[in-house]
Parts: sequence; structure tokens; C-alpha cells
Amino acid sequence: MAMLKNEDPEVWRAIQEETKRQENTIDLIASENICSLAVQEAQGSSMTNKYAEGYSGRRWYAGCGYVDSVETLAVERAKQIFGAEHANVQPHAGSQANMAVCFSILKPGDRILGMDLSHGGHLTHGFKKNFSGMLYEVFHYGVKKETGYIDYDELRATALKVKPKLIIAGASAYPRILDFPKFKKIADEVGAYFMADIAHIAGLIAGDAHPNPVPYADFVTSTTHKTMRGPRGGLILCKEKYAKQVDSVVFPGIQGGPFMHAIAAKAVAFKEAMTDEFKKCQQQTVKNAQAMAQEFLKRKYTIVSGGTDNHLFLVDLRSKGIAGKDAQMLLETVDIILNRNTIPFDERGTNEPSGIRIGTPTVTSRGMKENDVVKIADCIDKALSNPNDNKIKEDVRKTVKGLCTAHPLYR
Ligand code: DSN
Repeated sequence: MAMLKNEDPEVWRAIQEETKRQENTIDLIASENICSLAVQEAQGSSMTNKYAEGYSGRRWYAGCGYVDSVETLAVERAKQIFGAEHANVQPHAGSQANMAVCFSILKPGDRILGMDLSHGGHLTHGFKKNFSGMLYEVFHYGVKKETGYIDYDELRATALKVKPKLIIAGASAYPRILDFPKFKKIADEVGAYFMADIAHIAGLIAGDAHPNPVPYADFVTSTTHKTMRGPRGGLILCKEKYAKQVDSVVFPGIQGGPFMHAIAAKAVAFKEAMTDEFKKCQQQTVKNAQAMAQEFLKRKYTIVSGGTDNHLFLVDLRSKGIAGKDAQMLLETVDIILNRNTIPFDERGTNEPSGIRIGTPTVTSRGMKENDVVKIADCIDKALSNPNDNKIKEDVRKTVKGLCTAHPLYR
């Protein structure tokens, strides 16, 4: 970054420090990951200069030959990975992908049924301060109190009662397999569209570590930067019969010029996602989450639903006498980065929730295995159990440093 260093040392320094922070901390934020330097090179390329409103071969501007070729690569690779009939790689992020699908099939006031935010759902699945909650009449389903698994009976009963026009599967904090055939069956029964938001689990699906909703869902939306390990961005997959309406909502409906540098980076990430290395990493991500959840169970922590099938799990800290936010802040002091999270039926509310969310995509991308993540669980347990013991916290910091040094960000 010699040019940047010379021209804008303040920004250059902040970027250096951020890279160092990432190198020297254990990142357990379930929605984060480390994209390759090849992805970052594509993202930081001359394609950021190009306006390309429209789609490959049908642009409003001249000079689009090369950006056309990368968008075509990204589209074809996305279709191949997920077995989809149509892909739109232009959404700037997951929220725009969800907005585009909603705008393509719903009118204001229509009913939608999505997972409750406080049970693990996403803002764009009907939160009242999000476009989805403002424009549509929202109904929610959640998990069973006793098991932590989605209550499909309740979901079906609600669907039969309210007859939503759209049913959304997908979550930001749900540790279990999503039963896409079951969602589809309920959607068919009530004549609803079925959308699967796979933002969190797209990489797992690409790596055969979670079932694929594409054969069942009318629309599949995603981000490209979580388990998918690409640049920050969004993606829509759908049946061919919806292609035109989805494309015309993305552009010109809700977006202008696509971010061609990001689309180039998506193409690179999709190529990487077809490798054996990527698949192994996704499967290891799940094994690591399971090993870590098991370790917490051994240490008498409460894990929502008793474990995990995917890349994340939720620790209910109520029995440990520490709030989620305090745990998050305390762990940051020992270089472990994660986020507080509501647990289902949380009495403390969303601002001061009772749990933490732990995800293994980043540590797995760094090459960590079960024995490493068990050490991380030990570090977390030690820090949470001894919040005022500086000696123990110093030991934890040393262990974290050792793990980070042994597993550099880029290998
Ligand atoms: N904010 C993301 C997450 O952390 O899960 C979801 O978009």
C-alpha cells in the first residue's frame, strides 16, 4: 500500500492497525470471515471506476466489455455452485437482496411470515424499524422453549391462520439445520411464496455442510461475505420464471450502478468456493463449532438447543451471572472478539441480552481445528469465571497470542 501510505498516511495507518487487530485477536463473530488476498485485489481494482447500469450485454454506458465478462463469470459460477436457474449478483448487500425479492412480489400491506428477531431472525424479515416491518403486515414464528428448535407446528398454524403472501426461512442466530422441504410444504399449503435467506449458511451449503434450499425455494437470497468468504455484498438466486422481475427491481428499482469491483471480487470468491479446500474448510467450520459447544456443555454452560449443526451456537449466560454485553466487553480485553446476543425468550430484552453468539468461520479459515477451538473455549471460560483476576487474564491473552501466531490470517 505504498501509494496510500504516501498520499493519506492517516487512512493507511488505520488500515495497518485494523489488519494487525485482525491478526492478533480471535474473531468469533459468526457473520465475519477472512476473504483471500485475491478477492481483496479484485475488490481494490480499477473496476471501481466503471459505471455499468444494466446487465451484461445490455448496459447504458459504453466501455463495459470487461466488466460484462466478470459479471457473467460471477453469475455463471453462482448458478453452478447452488444449482440455480438464475442469479443476480448486483445487490450491494443482503438487505438489498431481500428488499429486491420483497418488492418483486409484494405490495405494501401484504402479509409476510418470518422468524422472530429475538429468536434468531434478521432485521429484514419483519423488524418494525426496517423497511420489511414498515411496509408489510408482519407475523413471526420462533423456536420451542423446551428445545430451541424451530416450532414448525406453530409456523404452520400461523401460516394457515394468516395466509401470508411470503414465508421467509433464514436466521442470524439459529444453530440448527433449516428444514427447507418443510417450509416449502407449508408455503404450498397456504399459497405463499417461499424465500430462503442463506446469508449465514451460504458457504456451508456450497461446501455440502448444510442442505441447499434452491430446489425448494422460489427465491434464495444471501450475502457473500459470511461463511461464503467473499467480499461484502449480496446475491439473489431464483427460478427462471422470476428472473425478469427480480432483475428489474434490483436495477433500476432499488439500485443504480452496480459495484463492478465488488462483483469482480464475488466472481473470484465463487471460483474459490468450488475448490476442495473450501469444502473442507466449511465442513471443519461445523466440526469446530460442535467441538466448542461440547466443551462449553462439559463446563456446565447452557447452550441454546443443546448444541449446533452449523457454524454458530448461542451461550445462555444466565446461570453464570454475567450479562451478554459485559461478557463481550470482558472478552475483548483478552483479545477475543464476539457479540452479545438475545437468547430465545430472553427476559432482559435486545439491548442487554443474556447471551453471546459464538461462530467459527474466521478461526477455521485461519486453519484452526478442534484442539485449537477447545483451547479458545477454555480461554473464554477462564476469563468469564475470573473477571477480576489480572494474572488469569494475562495468561489467556498469551494463549490467544499463541493461537493467532500459529494461525496467520493469510496462509
Ligand atoms: N449483522 C449480521 C450478523 O451479525 O448476523 C446479519 O446481517
